[in-house]
Amino acid sequence: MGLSFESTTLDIPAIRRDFPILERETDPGVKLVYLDNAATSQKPVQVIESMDFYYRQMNSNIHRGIHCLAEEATVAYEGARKKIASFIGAESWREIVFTRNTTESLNLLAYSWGRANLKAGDRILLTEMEHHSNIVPWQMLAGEVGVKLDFVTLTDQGMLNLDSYTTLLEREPRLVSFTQMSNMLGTINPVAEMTEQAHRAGAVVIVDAAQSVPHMPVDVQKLGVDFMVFSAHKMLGPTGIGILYGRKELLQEMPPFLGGGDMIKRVQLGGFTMNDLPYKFEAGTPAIAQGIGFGEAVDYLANLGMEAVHQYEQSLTAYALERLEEVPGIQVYGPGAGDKGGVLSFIYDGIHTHDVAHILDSFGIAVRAGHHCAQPAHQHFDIDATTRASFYIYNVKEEVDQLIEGLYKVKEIFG
Ligand code: C6P
Repeated sequence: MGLSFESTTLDIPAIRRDFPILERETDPGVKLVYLDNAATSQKPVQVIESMDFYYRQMNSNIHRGIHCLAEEATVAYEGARKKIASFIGAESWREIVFTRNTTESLNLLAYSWGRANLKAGDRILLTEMEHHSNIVPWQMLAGEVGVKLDFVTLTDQGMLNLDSYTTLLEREPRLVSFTQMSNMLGTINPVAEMTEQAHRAGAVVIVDAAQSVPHMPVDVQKLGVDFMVFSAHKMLGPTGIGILYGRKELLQEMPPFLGGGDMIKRVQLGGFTMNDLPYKFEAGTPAIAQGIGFGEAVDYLANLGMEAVHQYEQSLTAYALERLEEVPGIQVYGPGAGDKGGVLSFIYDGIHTHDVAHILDSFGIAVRAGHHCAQPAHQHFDIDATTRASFYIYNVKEEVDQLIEGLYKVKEIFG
């Protein structure tokens, strides 16, 4: 079940001091309790200041200037790419493509890899717990090219049904794409084993790591995946920048996604030659300040140590599950502590999820209500929506207690 709160190596009070927003009051005297980290995380002062510094001291375009500012900005931006490569254990920084977010990375793959490699009748294997961004691009491809989609079913506990996975692999999908951690159920999937099985069946593997890379150690080479996608804004970094990791051999063979500046080596009226990896996929002026902020966020997490981050969040999750079970009328979805990350989605005794979130908000507690862009996962359990509390490194036991108190008050108000 992981380390107890007391034995964590993380200095949580010091971490909290790095996040200015945690001092905020949502109403006079009502301090913010931020439990919507699966939607987006808060940002430490180091990340905020790195972007401020870029705009104050080095603002310029990258890759094309030879003046001092352009050189400094290019070094900072490309330095961030190298930090990210090392953070996820990539073999080379050339395998790290900057995109806008996880959603754009998946669309890039569907557009570029999908259209180049798939034809009518080919199968893609997904799962019922995917975020819409790992479903809709493939549905669009199915409509256009005629590929067929299969979905691994879920167990009652909200785990992937691995027998269903094995059976569906017998249909020889060309591509398997699944999440490492569900944003609704919190389920952590066995990526290395599933990838090995998919490779044996001849499929290419994409892993949606939007909810895992921010919270646990992830090494793309150890896991053996072909592609991995995630977003900076869920891991202490800014919005507007995300990652597509791909094995060099695969990225090399893929056609570009967008055409324009930076993705070419030479353009003539009769055609163009493509730039090297990863620039081939990075047309136009990128999100420079965000790239630099992302590098700072990765430094911050790497300094804490991802194993310590994971263990601390595991103890917080186990405690929150225990406390939620005490509240009459709460039903939590997803597996028990140990098999899940810090994401707790629940329904509350017939009270509308938006009402629950609204009342909690009046006590300063920020949670998310709705389908969390994972409607098929909700449909599996025959529900439309849940209220979701999700944790990060700056959350503390006392905030879980405040959530529980808040839920008792919700009950008082709604009778
Ligand atoms: N989930 C949530 O509240 P973007 O929006 O592109 O940065 O990330 C998309 C995405 C993809 N996969 C998973 C597993 C995700 O959780 C998300 C984003 C947020 O759960 C916003 S809907």
